Amino acid sequence: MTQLAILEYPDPRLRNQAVRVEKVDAAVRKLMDDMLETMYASKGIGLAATQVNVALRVIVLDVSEAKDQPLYLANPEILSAAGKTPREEGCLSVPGIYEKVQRAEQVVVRALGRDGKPFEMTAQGLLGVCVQHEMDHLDGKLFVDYLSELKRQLIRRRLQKERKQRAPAEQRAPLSAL
Ligand code: QAP
Ligand code: CO
Repeated sequence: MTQLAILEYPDPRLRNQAVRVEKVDAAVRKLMDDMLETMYASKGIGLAATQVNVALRVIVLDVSEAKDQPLYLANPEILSAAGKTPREEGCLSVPGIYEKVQRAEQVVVRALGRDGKPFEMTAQGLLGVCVQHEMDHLDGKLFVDYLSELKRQLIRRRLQKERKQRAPAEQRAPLSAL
């Protein structure tokens, strides 16, 4: 298995529209496995293919405490949604930032599993929020899009500052390039 690099906001590739997979073949299964490994290594509970720069409609999730209940969804679709609830969200592509977002309280989702077979699931609570969040990624949407422009600007500046501190000097753009 391979750990993949996660794109960070405001990378424009996070805005790519993902296309449906034709079938869950060996390549898609490998993508799912690599995404799950990447998600676990980053202490995430959900990851969309968009975040690892693959424009396919594939997401992986695991909201269990023991990290032993992975869910693999290809071509996920929301069949029905009910209720509204604000919940704090984060995102591996927006590290260190957590904000409240309004989502449906419960969703019924249809998708293809890792075995390529269609299945349906009813998701609520953390899993419900997470599946809606990851499905947004497939349409190029981020949780920060639900916030005010002022908050987004603040978030962009904070991430930029942190990236500068993280990058070794030789990796930084020369002043002449700014
Ligand atoms: C989406 O996000 C989600 O900032 C999945 O420093 C998150 O797994 C939906 C993470 C919360 C609902 C509620 C974020 C890890 C993980 C960070 C994630 C961080 C380390 C985010
Ligand atoms: Co995310």
